[in-house]
Amino acid sequence: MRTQVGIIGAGPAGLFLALLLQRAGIASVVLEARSRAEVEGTVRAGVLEHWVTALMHELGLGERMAREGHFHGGITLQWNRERHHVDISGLTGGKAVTVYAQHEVLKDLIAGLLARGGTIVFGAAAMDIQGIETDSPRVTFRCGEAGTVATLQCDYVVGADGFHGPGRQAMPLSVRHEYQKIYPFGWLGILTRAPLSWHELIYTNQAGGFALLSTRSPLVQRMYIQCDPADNIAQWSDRRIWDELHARLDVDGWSLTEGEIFQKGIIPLRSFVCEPMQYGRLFLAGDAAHIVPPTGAKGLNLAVADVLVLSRALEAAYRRNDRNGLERYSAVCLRRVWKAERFSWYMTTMLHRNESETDFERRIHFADLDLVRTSESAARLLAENYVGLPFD
Ligand code: RFL
Ligand code: PHB
Repeated sequence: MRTQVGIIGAGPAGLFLALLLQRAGIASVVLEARSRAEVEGTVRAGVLEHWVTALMHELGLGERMAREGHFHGGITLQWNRERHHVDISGLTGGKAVTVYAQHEVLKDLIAGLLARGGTIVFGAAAMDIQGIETDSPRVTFRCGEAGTVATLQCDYVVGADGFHGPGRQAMPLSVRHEYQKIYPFGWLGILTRAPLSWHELIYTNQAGGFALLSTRSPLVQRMYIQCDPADNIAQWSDRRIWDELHARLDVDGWSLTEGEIFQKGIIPLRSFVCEPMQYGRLFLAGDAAHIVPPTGAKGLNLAVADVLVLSRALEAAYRRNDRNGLERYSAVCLRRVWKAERFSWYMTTMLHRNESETDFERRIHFADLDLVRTSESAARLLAENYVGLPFD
């Protein structure tokens, strides 16, 4: 197979990139290890920054999101059994986030790309990337029931293959520097058939620590609680989950509405950045290059930011033979990446209970929360980051 841009991974990074390139008249092939049903069925993120929502519309794929998504102009922070509303829209000149599940975004992107003649090879696992220091890199992949091995030749390879994919490993260790922080807690996430309990997302640090109340539809709610990352989900009966959610979310006169739990799982929390994000003809995008803990709701948004920068750089290279954007790709992306890392770390440390911290540090986190309540500057800084920083 031959194409202009070979993309590994049909997650948000790979699919947005393929659509942006397609709009610019640049051919790509997306190789995806999993089946279409698996990709469209994996429950992950939920919050889209304001400009990602706009980009969905610009690509002509925002109709279902406009119908089924929830538009939130604020969030609630809770500690000491008190709630504080952060007026995100009021603090950012009217901007809002959209709560629309990642797998719903992926369904819309896949259908849109295929309808426009794009190529996604599902069940195609990239194994090896060769020739990234030459003008004709190649991706070797295994596909089909029989495990046939094939090669994709291209001008550029994009590793949009998530944290565990082979993209980052293809970058020589001698040029790669990795920064990492592992948190001593994880998130237990559930989906429950229950009505909305509150009109906006609640982030709380109370009793045993962090909990998050989010939503998926008027009848399905998404909730998370801080837990030990080594916990086995079997240790968490539905009763234990509800007891912890009540302890962390309930306030005087308000109690969380329970429902049937039909999906649950535990994820670890980490911060990770790989520098640089490009070497030769290999470009990394999204989780392949960086991970944020989900407390800031930044991972998906950052993945889309990377490929917006990359698509413009590739367009300049193909249309005008101008490679400046490609050379600056890593530096431009990393400026935004580190700000999202900072915000996600700030939200995570402020809102979780960390047993290895001292009482002094705990008091500082509550002072940070109280600053958001009492200082308009602190609230605006949080709001600007939450809704999505402008591109510089
Ligand atoms: P993805 O989504 O991991 O997609 C990578 C794709 O690559 C495929 N792949 C391969 N394909 C071919 N050959 C190989 N050898 C391959 N190896 C892997 C995989 O099958 C997969 O389909 O990476 P991408 O595109 O960079 O997107 C990143 C986002 O998915 C991620 O950052 C977000 O989900 C993070 N995140 C959140 N982000 C937000 O912006 N807002 C949120 O509210 C939010 N909440 C969350 C989250 C992540 C969570 N989890 C489960 C980690 C909440 C949770 C609980
Ligand atoms: C979600 O709805 O899945 C969600 C919302 C906000 C976050 C993380 C996840 O910060």
